Amino acid sequence: MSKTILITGASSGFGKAIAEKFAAAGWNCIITGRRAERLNELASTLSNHYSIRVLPLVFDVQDREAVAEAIGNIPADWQQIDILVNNAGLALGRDSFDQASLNDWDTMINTNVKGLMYVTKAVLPYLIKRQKGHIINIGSTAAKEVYKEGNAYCASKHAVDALSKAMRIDLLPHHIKVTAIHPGAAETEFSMVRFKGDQQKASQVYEGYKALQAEDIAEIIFYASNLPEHVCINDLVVTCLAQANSYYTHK
Ligand code: NDP
Ligand code: 8X3
Repeated sequence: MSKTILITGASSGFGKAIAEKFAAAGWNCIITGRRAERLNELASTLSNHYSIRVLPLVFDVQDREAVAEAIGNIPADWQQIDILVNNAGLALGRDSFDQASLNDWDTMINTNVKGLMYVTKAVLPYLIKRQKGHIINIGSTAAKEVYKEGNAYCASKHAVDALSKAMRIDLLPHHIKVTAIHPGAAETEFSMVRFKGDQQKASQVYEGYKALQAEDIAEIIFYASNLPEHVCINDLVVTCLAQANSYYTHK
């Protein structure tokens, strides 16, 4: 029987690449995000190319009622979820602590931390019922190191790191694996979002070296989720060859 993966933030970047990778391997995909048009387009492309089913769910992970409503009412034939990828997230701005916008801080914390918690809480009953499952949280190198003007984004990703450890402990009795993947710089829409549509600033982030690509992360997640039942990758930091950590990139 086909397996099912639920991916948040599948309308672009890592999430979209993860959906493409798993769909190609025969997995049914529940894809979520706020941009309905993009999700519907991806759903029809994947279901036309591969003999799988795709369920697009449109909601904002910051809205706890919307999360509970969308995930709590997943049709019965979609409730056997094998993997949850908590990927939806963003950085907004790159400003010193005294200059940063409170609204940006709220959005990052509400999305990257509280959104991940709401989605996980909503999905857990399905995993606990079956006493199996795999939660994969997308952290960042920013979950491990704090860099200049990274303040709230780094804090939000440190929280993802802590929450991954907490879930791993609390979900042990239910045989649920928890893996945190921490990528370094990756060429997606991330920097366009961070710099609020400033194409020049966004492009500069990836100039002079080959950054990670969304497909690299999809490949790693596919590997991590196809290990023997008794094996769990707990924590994985991954950068491109040119990047050593948050501070050193050879350009
Ligand atoms: P993208 O901007 O390409 O994708 C982000 C995805 O998150 C989109 O699908 C977006 O969908 C979704 N999303 C954002 N906010 C919300 C929200 N409030 N509710 C629902 N969905 C939301 O960036 P990436 O693919 O790079 O980012 C994915 C994850 O990877 C993020 O958590 C990011 O922090 C992390 N990361 C990224 C790195 C990078 O350098 N690119 C490195 C390390 C970690 P929509 O707009 O349709 O809602
Ligand atoms: C995204 C990578 O270095 O911009 O999480 O924080 S970085």
